[in-house]
Amino acid sequence: MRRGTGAIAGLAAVAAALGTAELVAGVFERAPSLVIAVGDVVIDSVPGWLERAAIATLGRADKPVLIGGILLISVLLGAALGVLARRRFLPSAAGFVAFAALGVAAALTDPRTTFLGALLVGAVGAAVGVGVLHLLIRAARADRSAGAAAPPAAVPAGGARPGRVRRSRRTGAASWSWPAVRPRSPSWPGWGLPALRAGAAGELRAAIRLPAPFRRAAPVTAGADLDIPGLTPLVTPNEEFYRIDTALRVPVVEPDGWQLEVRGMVDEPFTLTYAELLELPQIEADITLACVSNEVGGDLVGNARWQGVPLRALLERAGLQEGATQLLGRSVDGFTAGFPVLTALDVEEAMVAVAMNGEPLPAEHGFPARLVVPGLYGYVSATKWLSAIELTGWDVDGYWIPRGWAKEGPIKTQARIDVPRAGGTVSAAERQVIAGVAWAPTRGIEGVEVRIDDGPWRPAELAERLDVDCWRQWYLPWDATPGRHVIAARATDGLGEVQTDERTPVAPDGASGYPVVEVEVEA
Ligand SMILES: Nc1nc2c(c(=O)[nH]1)N[C@H]1C(S)=C(S)[C@@H](COP(=O)(O)O)O[C@H]1N2
Ligand SMILES: [Mo]
Repeated sequence: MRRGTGAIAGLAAVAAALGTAELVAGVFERAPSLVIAVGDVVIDSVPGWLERAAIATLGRADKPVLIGGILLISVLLGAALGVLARRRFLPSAAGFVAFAALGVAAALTDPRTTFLGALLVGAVGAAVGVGVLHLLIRAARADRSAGAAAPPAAVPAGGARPGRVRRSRRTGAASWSWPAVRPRSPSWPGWGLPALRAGAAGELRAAIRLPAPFRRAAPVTAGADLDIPGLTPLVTPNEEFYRIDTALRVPVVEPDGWQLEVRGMVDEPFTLTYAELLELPQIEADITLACVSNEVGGDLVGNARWQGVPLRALLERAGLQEGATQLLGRSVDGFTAGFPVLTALDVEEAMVAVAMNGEPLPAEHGFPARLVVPGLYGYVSATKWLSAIELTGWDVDGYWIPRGWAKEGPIKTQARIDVPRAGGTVSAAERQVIAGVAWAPTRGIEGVEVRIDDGPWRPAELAERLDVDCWRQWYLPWDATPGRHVIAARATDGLGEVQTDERTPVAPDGASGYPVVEVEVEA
């Protein structure tokens, strides 16, 4: 048997094994996807600088690229094992089993995985892989002996070589159209099923009746949400809200089995079910959430109307012990984020949120509950798929801290220019406007100034303030003259502090500097 044949057999065996394993993971709630488990381990173990570099260079493609890489390595390994299987089947089969065991070990590092679930997926994957490999190798051998059985002597001089012809016909038609090869087609069967499951959770979400908050947010007036074309709307629709997390697969949490624990350095630890959480008095607040990885002018920032239970109420019920200086949020998937307890006590709107823009939290944004803390970047505060609120000392570190990010993450005052678009072309004939948003949650925005080329800083008009935690729209009419122009903006927060012009990268504590937009004005 040729090497190529063995390689293809191994490749097909891996494809069948992974396909079946994903299928099992899709069907059984507690069975993990081994591919995703390996991806999670990779994400958790790469050094912080590499993870940052991956996010910076790949952006939203980081997850597909990681999964693609794992599949590619799996397939290459399968091909190598297939080559080996031509002569030494048992060691090759052992390789398949070891490969599956590695996946199982990776899956067991996830707190949500049950041992039996992981074992089931691993065993099915290994069995299918070894089985398919065995069948294909045997078929190829049978083929070869059939080909070899045609005596060369029977070949007429100068005629076709029958052994080859017969073999290629048989291998081409019979052996390699083995159905096991099919899972290599793009519609990977296991991947549709978790989506179905997420759909089921969607139905559950739709059935939830949210309680009315005892304190409502101010109504959004036309004066607060200016209708300027191209300007970011005041409230970001849920579907357009940026998403950042380490989860390769969005955790699908069913509210029935879910609980929120309040524990650690407290006098009275307690646990809430989803129904109990919904029964507690709720507030509603417009809060702008920003990611520390947001570049100046970037779009990893959004504003939503959140509803939930004030953290302060939960902390008062639990009773803080001396030394409880940090509030650490824990997620069902093991993610953690910590911030000063004082912030939770001082900032009235800091909450365990259950709703976003009037509907139960979308799965991507943390259903059934998440933390939202005005004024702090998400990486230290906004734990999604919340499972516990733990009171600790300051020495305990959340997920991102050992990966090179600052222990404290207050959101820096920022303005962003939305209109005109960077690099765009506008017409001098039409009346132009420069417009954008600015945010400094908990401090509010008092002013925005705009500078065109080397001109003076000119104050922009501000939309009405909805809330200090919420971003504010601004605009400045502009008599654009033909040519190239550079527009800069800067905000002043509610404490009178002007946004710094010092440019810093996103790591370790958030980007700073003025947003700048270059435009071409046509006569
Ligand atoms: N469980 C969990 N929660 C998380 C994260 C995460 O990786 N896992 N990322 C945090 C970060 S870095 C940010 S910026 C916000 C983003 O929230 P969003 O995806 O709802 O916009 O979620 C935070 N909460
Ligand atoms: Mo973030």
